[in-house]
Amino acid sequence: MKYTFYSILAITILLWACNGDKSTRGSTADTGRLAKATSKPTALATPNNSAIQSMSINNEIEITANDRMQYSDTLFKVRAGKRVTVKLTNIGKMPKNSMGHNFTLLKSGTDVGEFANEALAARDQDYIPPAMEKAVIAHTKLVGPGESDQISFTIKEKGFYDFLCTFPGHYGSMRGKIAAE
Ligand SMILES: [Cu+2]
Repeated sequence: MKYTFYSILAITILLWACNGDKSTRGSTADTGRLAKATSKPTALATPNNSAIQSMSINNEIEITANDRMQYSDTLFKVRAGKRVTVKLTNIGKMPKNSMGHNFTLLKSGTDVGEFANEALAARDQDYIPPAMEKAVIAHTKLVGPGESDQISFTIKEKGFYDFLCTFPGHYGSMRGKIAAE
């Protein structure tokens, strides 16, 4: 009886350990798939794919951000290899130190959650974490109520790119994707 109990315990632990291993491998595979998809965008299947296909390409992006931690749009399609401009306007009324917004575009393969986490401690750098600065393609300034900022950049490689607002607590609702074709 005792023997059986320990056997079950051992099997449970083994299964648990295998599961943990599996999930680790799973996330590695995801990263691999993402990296591969960047070079071959047609192979990428995302939930937004059909939405993206019906969108027209526009390299002049205008986006607003409000006091409810929302961007006006979360999906854009641009032409790769051509200059893109992004104009971000904060249409809210709350003060910048409690409801500031930015638009931060990340290189493919960057862990958005990790970036947002690192950003928490980067208040003096307008929430662009110095340790992960290399993962940034471009970012606007942190804009307060009624302010706007415009940036321009070129996305060389076709693929999908994440953008987010790095102000603490905003990335959960303030994030989106640019599809470069
Ligand atoms: Cu924000």
